[in-house]
Amino acid sequence: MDIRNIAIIAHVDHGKTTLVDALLRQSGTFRANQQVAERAMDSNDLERERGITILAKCTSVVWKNTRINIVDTPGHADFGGEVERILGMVDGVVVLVDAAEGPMPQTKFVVSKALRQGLRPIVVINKVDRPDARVQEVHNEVFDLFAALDATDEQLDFPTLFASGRNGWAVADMDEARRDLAPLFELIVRHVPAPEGDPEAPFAMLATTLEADPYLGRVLTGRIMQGTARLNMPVRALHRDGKVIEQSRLTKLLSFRGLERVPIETAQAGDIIAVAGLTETTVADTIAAPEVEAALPSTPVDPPTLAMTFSVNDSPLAGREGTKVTSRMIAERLFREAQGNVAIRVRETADKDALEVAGRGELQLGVLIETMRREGYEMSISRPRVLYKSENGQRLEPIEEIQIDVDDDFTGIVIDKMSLRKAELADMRPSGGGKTRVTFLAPSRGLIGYQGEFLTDTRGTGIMSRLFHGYAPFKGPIEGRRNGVLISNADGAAVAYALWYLEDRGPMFIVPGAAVYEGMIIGEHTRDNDLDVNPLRSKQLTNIRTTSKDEAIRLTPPRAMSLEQAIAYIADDELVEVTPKSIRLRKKILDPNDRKKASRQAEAG
Ligand SMILES: Nc1nc2c(ncn2[C@@H]2O[C@H](COP(=O)(O)OP(=O)(O)OP(=O)(O)O)[C@@H](O)[C@H]2O)c(=O)[nH]1
Ligand SMILES: [Mg+2]
Repeated sequence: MDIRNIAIIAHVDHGKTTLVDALLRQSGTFRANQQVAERAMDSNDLERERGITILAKCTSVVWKNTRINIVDTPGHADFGGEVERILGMVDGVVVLVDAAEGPMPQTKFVVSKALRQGLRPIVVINKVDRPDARVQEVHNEVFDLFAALDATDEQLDFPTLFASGRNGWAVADMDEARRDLAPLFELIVRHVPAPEGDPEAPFAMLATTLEADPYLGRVLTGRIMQGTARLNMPVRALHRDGKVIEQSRLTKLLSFRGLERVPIETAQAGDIIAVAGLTETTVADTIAAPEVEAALPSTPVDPPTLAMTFSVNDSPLAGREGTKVTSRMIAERLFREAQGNVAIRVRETADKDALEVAGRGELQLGVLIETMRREGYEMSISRPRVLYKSENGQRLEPIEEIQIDVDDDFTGIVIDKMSLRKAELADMRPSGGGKTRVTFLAPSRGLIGYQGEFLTDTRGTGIMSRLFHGYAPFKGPIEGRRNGVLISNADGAAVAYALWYLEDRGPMFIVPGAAVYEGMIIGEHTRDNDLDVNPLRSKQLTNIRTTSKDEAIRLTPPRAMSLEQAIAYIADDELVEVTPKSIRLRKKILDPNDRKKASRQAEAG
């Protein structure tokens, strides 16, 4: 059977996973009565909850005697590192562009990588069913993007389809009858070259994604570059530099069939398969027949730009909700993550109970923390900090390209806020429908925690996307959070009356009855200094306090913070306490006297 290998790439939310659903359905991959969830490829819990793709995944469909291996990729910039590697295992890409939003920063990023690898993309202007679709305009913008990215003449001559993935149709011309996705299937078979690779050469494949399977152990997915894989054949794994990592056997060969993986006996050069049986090998390593001496070329991954410290939870409430609480357990889990997740790096620190975890962004690290919390871990997390680079004695910091679409009325406030964060305005133009598209180059450092503020400032209507741009000389200090916090000065359960009394001081983060401890942050101060307060104080000193009285008090609902918001909120001398059930904010130093001493020392020195 003929094979085609393609990846679907796009900016976040432009409809990749939804299109894959339709391709699976229309190729007859599902049984007639099979119940299939929407966005079936987004199979893990966090993906379903957040409605985004986090891990790239492989599937395959059969279209008229051709098997098409399809890789669905994540669109969010934090997971972009993976997309780059994936392009190495396919011969073609389908670039989806939302017909209303047009090319966005991540579109530019993935298209530039695809063009540089010499791939000739198929462009699909997607969601043309949207009432605000700007089909022709977006088509032109895509052409301009390809030109700006130095596409070759051949690449510039890209075929285009207009589609509604969700409604299951694609057409080459907007006037054509809208039937199904046959035009896309046919274009893929016609335009994407069949994979090359000598089936008679010794077997070699490049591991591109890694997952831990409860039954099979480490499962590595990649493309066979040459030769033939046979069940139980002996193999060696080679590091990028050619060093032998391990010798083993291919105890399992798996091929992708729709949403399932089926065991096979052999597979040939050009096919994308998953293998099990290796225990040390990871992404970007070569798996090959023992006589192969040289590793296959693999793309080095962009460096991480952001780091947080993960340490043991040492709050007075530690160990009540989690089952995995020791620094050894946390370290083991993090090092395991770093093995399979190329965009994450873990480093020991001077403090034996703390590890530095570096990654691509707040979302990526947030997803890791959320995953660990569900597995039963408790941890303390520090404020994220950007990773500087030094070159010729100069300190360089990561810069991102920020593209913002807002209603015209909000452009003023957005530009003001961004300039406080040392952003440079790079471009500003009307984007239709009373909206403006503003592009900035801004230091990553100033953007930590901005997302929440941005949504408030634009009443939830703004769209912001971020993309790593490069390094530039340090831009000088950026002012952080301007409000102080309210800190509990006692251990116990918060009393409604006390919280009501404290409301004048600022918004609360906790509800009555919440467990608090000395040094825990329970609210925000309206002023710029921190304040130690008593959330346990009751109305009378006579001890005649009844719950019913407490309940009669009308409290303003507390400000709820998600994990990511909490992490972005805290200052350098604060931590987020994460357990399977709770997210609490706290001061690093819980004792008020010690804390004051430390801050006096910091000011003096
Ligand atoms: N109007 C319209 N909406 C669509 C279409 N296709 C997808 N959507 C919607 O767009 C949203 C995002 O769809 P996804 O398929 O998750 O997008 P994605 O590109 O896989 O997103 P990431 O994997 O997170 O980058 C969902 O709410 C879909 O229902 C379409 O053809 N038309
Ligand atoms: Mg997706």
